Amino acid sequence: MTDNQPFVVSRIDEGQILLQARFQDLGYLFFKRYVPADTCSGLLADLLAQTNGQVAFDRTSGLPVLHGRPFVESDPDWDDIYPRIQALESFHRFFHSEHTLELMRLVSGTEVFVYPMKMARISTPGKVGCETPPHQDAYSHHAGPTMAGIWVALHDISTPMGRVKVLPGSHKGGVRKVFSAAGVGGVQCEIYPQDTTWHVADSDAGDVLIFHSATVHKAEPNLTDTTVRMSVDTRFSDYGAPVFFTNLEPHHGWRIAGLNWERVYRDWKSKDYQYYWRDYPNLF
Ligand SMILES: O=C(O)CCC(=O)C(=O)O
Repeated sequence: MTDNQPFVVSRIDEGQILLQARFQDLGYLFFKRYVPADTCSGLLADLLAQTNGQVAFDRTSGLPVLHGRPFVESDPDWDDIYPRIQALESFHRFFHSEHTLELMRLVSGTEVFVYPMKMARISTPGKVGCETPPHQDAYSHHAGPTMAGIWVALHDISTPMGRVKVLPGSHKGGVRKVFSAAGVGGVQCEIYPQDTTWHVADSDAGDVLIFHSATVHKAEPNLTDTTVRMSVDTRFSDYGAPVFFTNLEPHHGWRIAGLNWERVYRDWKSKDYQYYWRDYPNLF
């Protein structure tokens, strides 16, 4: 039986020692409204503008709504939309703001390296069974213990929209065996009989979830009729920690023809965050 408990909410003013201890204990930290709401709504508008109207902002609910066919990561509709999202300068810059870097440094206790690969999640209704299965990023990103995921809600997210949930403390047991599974990523990790209590919560726009590389996490299905859940995430590690080369590509660059950095950077106004990892000292 699965038991959902609410995320333990963290606050910056609790201080680094307590926050780092909680991170090492639970394997995650959840901060309410850390990213300003207007930053989130600006990025959400940029993302929606790339969907050819298939997902649009509904002014009444303040939420993204599906107008076309449902789709999931790697479907033809998603493959059409996603390269345009990946090409957004605002999307890539989002995780490099001083405000967000400060949070990563607080958790890491040192300078951090933000992974080049940035992910946007578009979870539409009508795709139950395709949601991200339980997994550990240490496996999927070939990363060590100082790597962490940072996930940001771009709008308010309620239970039926399909939230991201974590298995608290699961990072302490190391990297688990994996097997093929339905859903985004196509791989899931082993879940033990005692893994019954998950932590999860509804989010406000700008809520941030940071999770340890070995913390088991997964997405819930989107059970709404029309609402689309949209969020963004990336990975970071202590500056100097080994970073595996597959994280240096645009997300899905390995399977979508032409989705490479030349394409991504083509219309950017600034070169600031282009190829910034090339002098990173520990790529493998
Ligand atoms: O947002 C989602 O649907 C999945 C997020 C996730 O599993 C991840 O960031 O690794």
